[in-house]
Amino acid sequence: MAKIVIDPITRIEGHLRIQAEVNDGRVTDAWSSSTMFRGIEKILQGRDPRDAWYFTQRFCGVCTTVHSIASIRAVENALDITVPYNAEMIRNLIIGIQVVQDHVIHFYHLHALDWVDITSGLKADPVKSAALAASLSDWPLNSPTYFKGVQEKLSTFVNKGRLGPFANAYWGHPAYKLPPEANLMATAHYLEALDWQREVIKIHAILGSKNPHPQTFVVGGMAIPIDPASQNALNAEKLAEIGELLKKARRFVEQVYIPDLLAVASYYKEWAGIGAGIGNYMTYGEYPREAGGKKLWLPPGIILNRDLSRVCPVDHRKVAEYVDNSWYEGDGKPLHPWEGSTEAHYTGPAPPYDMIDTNAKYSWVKSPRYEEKAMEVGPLAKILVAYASGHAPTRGAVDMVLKQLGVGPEALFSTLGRTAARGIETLLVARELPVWLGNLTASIGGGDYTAHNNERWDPADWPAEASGYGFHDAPRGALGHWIRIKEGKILNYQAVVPSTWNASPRDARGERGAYEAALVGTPIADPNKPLEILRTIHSFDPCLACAVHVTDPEGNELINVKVS
Ligand code: NFE
Ligand code: MG
Repeated sequence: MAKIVIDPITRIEGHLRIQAEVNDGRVTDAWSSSTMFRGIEKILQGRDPRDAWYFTQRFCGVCTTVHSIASIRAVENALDITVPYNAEMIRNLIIGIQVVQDHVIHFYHLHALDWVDITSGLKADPVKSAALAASLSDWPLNSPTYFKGVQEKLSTFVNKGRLGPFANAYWGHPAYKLPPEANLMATAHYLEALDWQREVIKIHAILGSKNPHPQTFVVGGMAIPIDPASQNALNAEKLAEIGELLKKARRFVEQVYIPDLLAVASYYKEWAGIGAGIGNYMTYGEYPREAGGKKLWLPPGIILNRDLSRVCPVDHRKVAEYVDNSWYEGDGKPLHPWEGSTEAHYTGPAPPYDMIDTNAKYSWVKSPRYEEKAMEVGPLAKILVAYASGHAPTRGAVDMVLKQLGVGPEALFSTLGRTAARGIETLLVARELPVWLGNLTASIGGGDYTAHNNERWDPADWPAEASGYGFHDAPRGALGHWIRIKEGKILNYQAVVPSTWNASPRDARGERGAYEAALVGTPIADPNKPLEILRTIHSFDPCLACAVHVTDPEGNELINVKVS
């Protein structure tokens, strides 16, 4: 038996450690740990609930909008505030472009190098790369000269020994399967995606004054003024600029990301049978279609045991967090977030250490469960629930992807399915964003300039005590913030975020979290180079900063793989 430790797992946000046991070339068990803590939930106690979004937004620098959205929704829910239609559409635009940008970044910059051997691209014939790319899409940059230029740039890097972002990967690993031409094409698009993502997120700057961390959120709506006659407000010119950026976003997704995803996936179809894990999927739904946000474009729901014939409803009261394997104080009972606490109590080994004893507490991540069941959240959960609910655009996009890959819906329950679902979600949202912009433009055109409901702005109008929850389906999945308010101040605040669900350690009954379960059965060609573990873990797009609400001040340590 080989014992593998990967610490930290890189190309993610935050600090994740995986310990795994490998027998006869397969992972037989795995443990997921986060090894750093900050505790913003505690900082919020005693503050004004209207300020909470500003603090929670700093959980993370990757999903930079999501904790503000979930926070203002939680306060709006507690105080029974109805958000105006224009504000819902502005929020949809901010949320939607975040999803599109984040997923493209994930595919190219955080996940592609698990499948694409950049160094093999040096051996490619640029003419053949161009022919391959032209067979997949009519993206204008796909010419032999262009690919030759990229190849030369890459070889200059390599010859100087300066691989930059491409350093420290398992280049030449036998599990890489793409031909050199496909590797070169994907490398070129990796570089293009860097420029593209910087452009499209300007929508956040227009609607939110900046990115990361847009600044126009406010309890009750959005703080951006709407006035077609003012240069200092959301006007026709700015709406048109957003429209152009949305076209740019959609073109890249349709002509580069999705063709690349399908091309790469076609070489790795065996990964449609690896990495399924728990088999329970949960999404909170997203994209309000009306003022007040009750009707959603993507449906909420739960799928149990991979049964696509039944979608169960979601009830926030059934969420509870265990701390039996997490470094917090607690008496072993799972707590609903209104009752939850974040009292750190570290009992792990003193650094530096080789192994964490997983028979004792082993992570800063808590173990959220829904009706005591572990759940996977994220793009795959969203897409499966929408598919099983008969959501027409989702059915169309999923069927297109399955047909092109020549696989059935059961292939979705896998590492490959997770990565494909992220692309499908991106495609759906990139196509729907112009609809929300059109709705907003029509509403403003009809004379409605309201973006904020300030009826309950004054704490004197609040009840003495109130509690609420705010759901948002973030890029990495189901995100919930829960708040209790007493006499105008925050009494308790708890966030249960997507990577908390997915990265969770075992619960009191020993049930594994989503990463842990997904790794069991994964083939490992070489325990010293566990590329296959990275594939499955990265397919979730981990964000440990969110999961334990931490930042990692020394996050530039190189990956350390130990095999004993
Ligand atoms: Ni820091 Fe996040 C998203 C949230 S965590 S990235 O999306 O919430 O999983
Ligand atoms: Mg929390």
